[in-house]
Amino acid sequence: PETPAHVTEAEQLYQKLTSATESRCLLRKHLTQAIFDKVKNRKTSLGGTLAHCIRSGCENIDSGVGIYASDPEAYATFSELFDPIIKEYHKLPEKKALHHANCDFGDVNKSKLEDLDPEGKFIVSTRIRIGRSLDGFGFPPILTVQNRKDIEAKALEALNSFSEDLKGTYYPLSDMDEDTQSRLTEEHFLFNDSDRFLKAAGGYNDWPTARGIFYNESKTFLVWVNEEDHLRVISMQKGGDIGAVYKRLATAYKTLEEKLKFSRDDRVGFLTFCPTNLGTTLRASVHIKIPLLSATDKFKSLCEKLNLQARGIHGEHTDSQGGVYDISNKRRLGLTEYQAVHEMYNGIKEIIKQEKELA
Ligand code: ADP
Ligand code: CIR
Repeated sequence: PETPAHVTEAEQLYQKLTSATESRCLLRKHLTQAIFDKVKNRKTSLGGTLAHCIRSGCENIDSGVGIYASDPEAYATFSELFDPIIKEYHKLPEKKALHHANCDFGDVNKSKLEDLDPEGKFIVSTRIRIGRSLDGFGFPPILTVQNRKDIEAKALEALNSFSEDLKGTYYPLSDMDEDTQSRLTEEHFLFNDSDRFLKAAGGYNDWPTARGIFYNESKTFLVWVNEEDHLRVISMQKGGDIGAVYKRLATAYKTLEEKLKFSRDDRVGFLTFCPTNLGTTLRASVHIKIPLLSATDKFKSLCEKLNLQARGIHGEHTDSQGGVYDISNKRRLGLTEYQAVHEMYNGIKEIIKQEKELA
């Protein structure tokens, strides 16, 4: 019998990956010939294939991770490949089965998160985001224009129910002029279509259709629609008051949760396009000025030891400017939202301490 087109496609991609001997991405490490042969013929019920999942890593051999899920079911359909990658990224025990407990941001009023930098010497701004997928829909590589429009319409209905401080306006990207888009991106509020990893994964298909941003008047509460995930819910402000940022996010999320049904399972928690975001989906970050520490050889290993990830000033795969880094918790699966935030909080305390020692 003839080989199905999606299998031929996967084979061609796999060929690229295996010949990229300099690649150190998790996909290359874990997609052995045995696993490839075992899963290559499978499809999810929405039509997701192995080729959809591995394209980005095979075409971008400098990926750190290299794999995305075609749709929520892909994590089960291709579990022999996803599980070890998930475990390595989130630092979970190799031998234990995956499990993510249900959590609900904890009691935010009892939160002991103090301002990390009351004098404002180091922290420029603080941001916490989570990702959510609407139940029943696939992820970017298999979404149709109509799917994207349906996701946007459902999101809008929920966004319109915010009141007081969280009340805001939705701005579709297709109606926004380029200058406004660039300005909002430059100020760290808006996304764009310039990430080649996401592009190869299908993240910009039908761009800019059904993409948009919602934000309140003070731009402290924002929601991205149809960027990498169906929804990205963001709380941010200047300075280091992480408790306030966390509380705002938890409050806003309660409203969204009442209006929308999100896709989630007990193995990997909330389902996101990228496996690095599973579980709580939470990334808590600061933009922090650490010119001395970041210039030392130990900076990278210190971040690793503290379970932190350093990114550049315009997000993932960008550079630092003037010693300012975006530093966040690396793990999101296998811990609660509060623990994920605390991982960043404790780590940043240590980073500030070490920066002071070098002064
Ligand atoms: P993610 O949405 O996964 O958090 P990125 O790394 O692409 O993705 O960052 C998205 C945007 O958020 C970028 O413009 C980045 O500069 C901005 N950002 C991240 N952390 C902060 C922060 N603490 N303060 C201000 N902007 C931030
Ligand atoms: C990569 O593999 O480098 C991209 N697909 C992005 C992965 C997400 N990054 C991360 O480490 N959180």
